[in-house]
Amino acid sequence: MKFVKALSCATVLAGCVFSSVSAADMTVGFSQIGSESGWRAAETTVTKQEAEKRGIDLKFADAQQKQENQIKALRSFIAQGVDAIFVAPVVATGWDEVLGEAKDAEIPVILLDRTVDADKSLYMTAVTSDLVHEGNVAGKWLVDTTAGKPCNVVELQGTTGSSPAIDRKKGFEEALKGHDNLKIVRSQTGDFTRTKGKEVMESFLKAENGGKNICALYAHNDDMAVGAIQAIKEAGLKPGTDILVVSIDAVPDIFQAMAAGEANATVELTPNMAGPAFDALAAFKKDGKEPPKWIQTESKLYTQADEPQKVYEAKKGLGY
Ligand code: GZL
Repeated sequence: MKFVKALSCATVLAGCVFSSVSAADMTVGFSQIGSESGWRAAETTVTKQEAEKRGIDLKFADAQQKQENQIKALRSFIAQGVDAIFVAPVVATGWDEVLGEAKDAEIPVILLDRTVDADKSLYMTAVTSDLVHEGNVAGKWLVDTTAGKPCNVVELQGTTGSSPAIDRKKGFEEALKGHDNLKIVRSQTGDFTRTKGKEVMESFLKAENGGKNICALYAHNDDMAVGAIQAIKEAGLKPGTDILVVSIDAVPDIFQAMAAGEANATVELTPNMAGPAFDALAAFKKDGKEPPKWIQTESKLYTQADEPQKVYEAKKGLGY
C-alpha cells in the first residue's frame, strides 16, 4: 500500500519521497464502540461525514460495546492493509497486543474520544477532550450552586473501566474536595445508557427515602441524566429543583430538559473527533509530520442561563 511506504520512509526520516497518494486513495478502518448514547450516534455520523468530505474510504465496524469485537475488527483492518486505523476504545486496558500488531504492520492508529493504558508509541495520537476537566467543571458548578448548603449527591458513572468513567469521576471528586457540605452518597454505573440510567436512579431514589435525601445527581453523560429525570418525575419529585441535575455531552435532549427546568447544567463534548484525526493523518502522509500524542477538544459549560431552547434548535440535526 503506497501509504505504508510513506510511513516507513517517515520512520527512516532521511531521503524519502513521501507518497503522492491523495486522501481519496486512502482507506481508514474505524472501530466504533456501539450506539449506546445520542452522543455516540452523533460521533459516528460526523465521522462518516468527515471521511466523505475528504474522499476517504471508511471501513466502519460497530463493536456493540464489546472489546473483543473491537480487537477482531482491528485485526481485520490490519489484514486488509488499510492506510490507518481509528478506534474509540470501549475500555482502557487490554490493547497492547493488537496495537503492537498494527505497529508491526506499519499502520498508524489514532484513538478517538477515549484513551488506553498502553505505551504511547503504540498509537499516533489520541483526539479526546480533557475528561478530568469535564468532571471538574461539573463539580465546580455544583459547589457554586449549592454555596455551602448541605447536599447529598448521587452519581451515575459511565461504562466501568472506560477512561471517561475513571476520569470524570476523578475530576468531579477533585472539585468537591474541601466542600464538606457536598457528599456523594451513592455511585454506580449506568453504562452511559438512558435505560440503565433510569433503572439505577430508581434504585437510588428507593434507597434514599424516596429521593427526599437526594439534593443532586451527577451523571457522566446526558443520556443517563435523561433516563434519571424520568425516574425522578415518576417518584413524584421535580428534577432540576428538588434534585439538581448536572451531566456531560451537551446533546440536544438535555437542552430540551433544561428549557423545561428539568436539568440544570451540562458540559459540552464535541462529536467531531474525526476531523482533527483525519487532518493529522493527512499532514503525516504528506510530509511525515508527527502530530502531538494528544489533540485536545474543547469542553464548555452550559446552564439554564444559556437559552437552552435556542441551543437545542441549533444542535438538532448536527449528527444527533
Ligand atoms: C466520552 C465518551 C462517552 C460519552 C457518552 O468521551 O466516550 O461515551 O460521554 C458515550 O455519551 O457513551
